[in-house]
Amino acid sequence: MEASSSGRSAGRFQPGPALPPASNILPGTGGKPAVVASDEESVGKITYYTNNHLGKGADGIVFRGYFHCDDANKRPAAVKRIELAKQSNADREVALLLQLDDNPHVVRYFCTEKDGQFLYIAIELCAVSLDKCFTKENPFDLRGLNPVMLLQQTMMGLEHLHSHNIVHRDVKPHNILLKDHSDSVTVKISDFGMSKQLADSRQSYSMRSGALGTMGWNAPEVLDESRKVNPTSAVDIFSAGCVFYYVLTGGKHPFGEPYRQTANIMDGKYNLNGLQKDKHEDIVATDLIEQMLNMEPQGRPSAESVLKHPFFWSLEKQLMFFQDVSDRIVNEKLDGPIIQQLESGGQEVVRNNWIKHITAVLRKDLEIRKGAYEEGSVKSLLRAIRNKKHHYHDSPKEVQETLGSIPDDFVSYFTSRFPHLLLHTFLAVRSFAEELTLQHYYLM
Ligand code: GUK
Repeated sequence: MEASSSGRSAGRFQPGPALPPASNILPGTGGKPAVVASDEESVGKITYYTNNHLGKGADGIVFRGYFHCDDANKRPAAVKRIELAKQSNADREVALLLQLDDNPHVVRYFCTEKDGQFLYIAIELCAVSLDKCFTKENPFDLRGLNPVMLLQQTMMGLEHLHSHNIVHRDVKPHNILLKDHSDSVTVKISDFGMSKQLADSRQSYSMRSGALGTMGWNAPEVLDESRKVNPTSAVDIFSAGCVFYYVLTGGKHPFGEPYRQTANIMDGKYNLNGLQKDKHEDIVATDLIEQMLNMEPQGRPSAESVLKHPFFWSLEKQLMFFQDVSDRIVNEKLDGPIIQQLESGGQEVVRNNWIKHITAVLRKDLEIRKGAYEEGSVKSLLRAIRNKKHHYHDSPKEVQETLGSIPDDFVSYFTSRFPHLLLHTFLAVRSFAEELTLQHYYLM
C-alpha cells in the first residue's frame, strides 16, 4: 500500500515561512523557555502555544506547535509537555518512538527538548483522533478511506509495534489518529506513554508497573489481578477488537455502556448485535472480532494473523479463493476428510438448495448441463462459481448481465446470496491448506 506516505521522503516536507534571523531566535535557552509572544513559547527547535491545548496524553499535556527542522523550515507538530519528575517514562517513550520511526502507520517523532521544568516531545501533527471523527455535529471527511482500510492501517501500525516487541497497552479510538495528506487520509497509532518493550515476542511484561490502560478498552487479563498471567501483545489485540466493532458500527462498544464495560469485560460478556447475522461482510467481521475478544490471550490471533483474515480480502482475492479451492478439490474423494469438512454444516451455507437462490437466467444457463450440479452441496456451488468465471466471456449476454462484471460484482452476486460461503470455506479448508497448496491464504 501507499509507498508514497512512508513519511521519510524529503518531498513531504512542507516549507514554512523563513524563520527570523538567527540573532532573534532562542538566545541561549539556558534551561528556561525563551518567551517569544504572550502565548507562544520556544525551547530549542520546538515552539508551542500554551493557549492551544490539543489534549491530554497518558503522561502529559499536548499543545499545538511547530518543529523547526532547519533554519528555513518548520513543520506543524503536536508538542507533548512532560514534567521532568516523570522523565523516566518520557525517556522510554522517546526511545521507543525512535526505533519505530519508519512506518507510515505510527506517528513520526521529530525531536525532544528540555528546559528547567519540562521535557518536550514534538510529534507530527494529525488532523483528528478516531473518537472524534464519528460525531454527528462534526463528522470528519475520510476521503475514500473506508472502514476496512482504516482498520487495516491500524493493524499495520500495531503489527509494526509488535514486530519490535513493543506492546502499546493503551489502544483505543483516542490514540488512533488520522493524518490528512493532499489526496488521502492515513491512520497513525499514537501515544506510547503506556508502552512496554519486551525482551522477545513470547515474553510477557511483569504486571502492575503501576499504570493501566483505559477502562473499557483493557483486556480481561489486565483488569483481573487474580489471574496470574503476565500480559503480552495480545492485550493490544483485545483492545483492537473493541476498536473494530466501534468503527464498523459508527461508535458502539462490544461491552456496552461505559459504566458496565469493566464488569462485562471481566465476564467476557460482549454483544455484537450491531453487526447483521445474515450479511456476508458482517459475518466475516464477527468471526474476526470474536477471535480478537477471546478471554484467553493465547486464543487471540497475532496482528499478522489478523491482517490475513478474509475481513481484509479484496473482492478479487475472494473470487480467486473460491476458484482455487474449487480447482484443488475436484479430485478429492467424496467420503474423504476434505469434502466431509466442506460439506459439514453446508446446508445453511447453500440455504438448503443453492439453485433456488440464484437468478432465473443463471439457473436456466446451468440447467443446460443438468446433472452436473448438486443443489445441497457447497462443493457444487463452488464449482458453479468457478465454471461461470472460467467461461464468463463465452456466456450469453444476459448471463453476464445477471452476474455483473468480474471480479467485484460477480463475486458479490454469490456472497450476497450465500453470506456464509466465504467464511465457511475459509475455515473448512484451513487444516488442509498445505495439502491443497492454499497456504498463501493463511498465516502458516
Ligand atoms: C489537531 C489535533 C486533533 N491533533 C492532535 C491532537 C492530539 Cl491530543 N495529539 N496529537 C495530535 N496530533 C498528533 C498528536 C499526538 C499526540 C501524542 C501524545 N503522545 N504521543 C503523541 C503522538 C501524536
